[in-house]
Amino acid sequence: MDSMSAGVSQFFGLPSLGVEHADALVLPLPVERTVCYGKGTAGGPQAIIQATPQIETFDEETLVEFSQSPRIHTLPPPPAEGDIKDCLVAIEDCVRSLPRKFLLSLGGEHTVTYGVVAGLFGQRGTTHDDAGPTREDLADVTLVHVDAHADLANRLHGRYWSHGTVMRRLWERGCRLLQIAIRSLTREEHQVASTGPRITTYYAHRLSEQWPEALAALRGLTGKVYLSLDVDGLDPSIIPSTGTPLPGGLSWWQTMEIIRTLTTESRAELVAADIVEFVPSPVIPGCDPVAARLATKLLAWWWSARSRNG
Ligand SMILES: [Mn+2]
Repeated sequence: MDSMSAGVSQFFGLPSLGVEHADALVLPLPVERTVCYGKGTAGGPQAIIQATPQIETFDEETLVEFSQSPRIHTLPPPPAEGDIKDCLVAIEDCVRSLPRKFLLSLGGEHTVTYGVVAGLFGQRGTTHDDAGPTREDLADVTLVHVDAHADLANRLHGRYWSHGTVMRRLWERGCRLLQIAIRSLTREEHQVASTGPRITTYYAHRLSEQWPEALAALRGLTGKVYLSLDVDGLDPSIIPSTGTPLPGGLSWWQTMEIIRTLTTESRAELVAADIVEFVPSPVIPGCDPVAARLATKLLAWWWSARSRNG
């Protein structure tokens, strides 16, 4: 175990061989600066990681046995001091410095996705520029965005950097967006989603009829893909423990079908993913193990697909 893993809880409670020997990296991002309603998402990453020993290391769908592979290394969180912009810059710099391995980030508020995606794919310095993003340096990246909220506002409560503007900021840098389970947005955001280039939005209210089309869209993806899972994209009957829950979300098995289709049935390269906006359950067991299961399922399907493709 290297010094970076000292004091950091590891996935499944399994010992880590360190960053260099890992197949996948888990990055906790306990950031909470612009949350509007239910608070506590800063505790999300730790709650998820600490619940993973309650999950079997064997996955019956993919036959992955986590005690053998993939080897997972859980990193310490990057510094989260100052305002949200400082946090995003710290996340971006941290992600940019990591070796190229599959990266699963755990939030934290949804804003963190910006720092991760910028660190993985963006030109250095674009986030640091106070004028905001001006370059379309993310044009070869597709973001699969599962969420109740479109997160396409230009500003939320006056904030340029916010959990409610994060997809707008990334889209402005040239990303293609494939949004699923959206069921809360302003008229302005609806306009952006309807008329903006490079945005496809599958609204929750039409998902039963459009489900085959949404899966076909996932299958048809090529190039580099980033999956951002806001846990409020799932129905609150599954994960009520989030800042702004809304009814009518994805079922567990619909969520699994999205992950399975993206990892095993598309030619796209899933480079990284995140699970954000989870708030630790106030009472044990609550749904900490549900969020942990979501994280481990994602890793199991990613590894299963990678092993199959060699
Ligand atoms: Mn969100």
